[in-house]
Amino acid sequence: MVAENTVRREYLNTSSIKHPLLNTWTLWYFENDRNKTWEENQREILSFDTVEDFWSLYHHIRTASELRQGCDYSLFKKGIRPMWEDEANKNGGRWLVNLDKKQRGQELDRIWLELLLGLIGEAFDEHGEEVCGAVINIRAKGDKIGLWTADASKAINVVAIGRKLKELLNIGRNINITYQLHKDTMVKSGSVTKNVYTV
Ligand code: MGP
Repeated sequence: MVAENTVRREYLNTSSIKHPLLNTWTLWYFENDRNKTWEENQREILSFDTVEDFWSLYHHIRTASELRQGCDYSLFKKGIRPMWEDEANKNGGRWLVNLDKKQRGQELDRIWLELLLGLIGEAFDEHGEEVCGAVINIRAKGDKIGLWTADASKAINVVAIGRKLKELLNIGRNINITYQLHKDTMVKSGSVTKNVYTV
């Protein structure tokens, strides 16, 4: 019996069958080059649709906390660009998580990885259709994580996604996160953008 199990395990280990994801995801990288437009600075890195290909990509790249300030990683469903202007994003917004400077390092990498695993593992369940992708901004003034959803008017879905996000990232009940429309972020003056939802 043990032998058989071992064989099965070995068979599974050496087989080339990969575990498919429900969606295909694309990783993007942003590095600020002043000679280019913001859009030109967004680079598409790679798309993947299996668990194994996600891990080989993840182990191949620098972790978020190793990026230079001013850089971003974005993980979006394939076909959606990590931009307000994309058809899939233009009526949406983002749940914003502001991170403390003290969290840069392993804590930041842990939080970002939890979110990546939540996305590719479809942790948002029946609300997952509304999820477009996520962005991490590495910034001197404080790092930020944004979870982008497609339609800001779908309050039930958006709020459920926000609650799930807090659970995934292990954000305490006493800490609120807020949701803002891309339309408002686009035209914000100073650093204040109206919060549409709070959880
Ligand atoms: P940012 O990189 O999202 O945040 O936006 P940062 O650097 O923390 O700055 P802050 O304004 O939030 O304090 C920085 C700038 O990048 C924006 O003001 C835009 O000029 C540009 N930008 C950011 N995004 C997400 C987009 C986008 O989706 N489309 C376009 N066209 N420009 C964007």
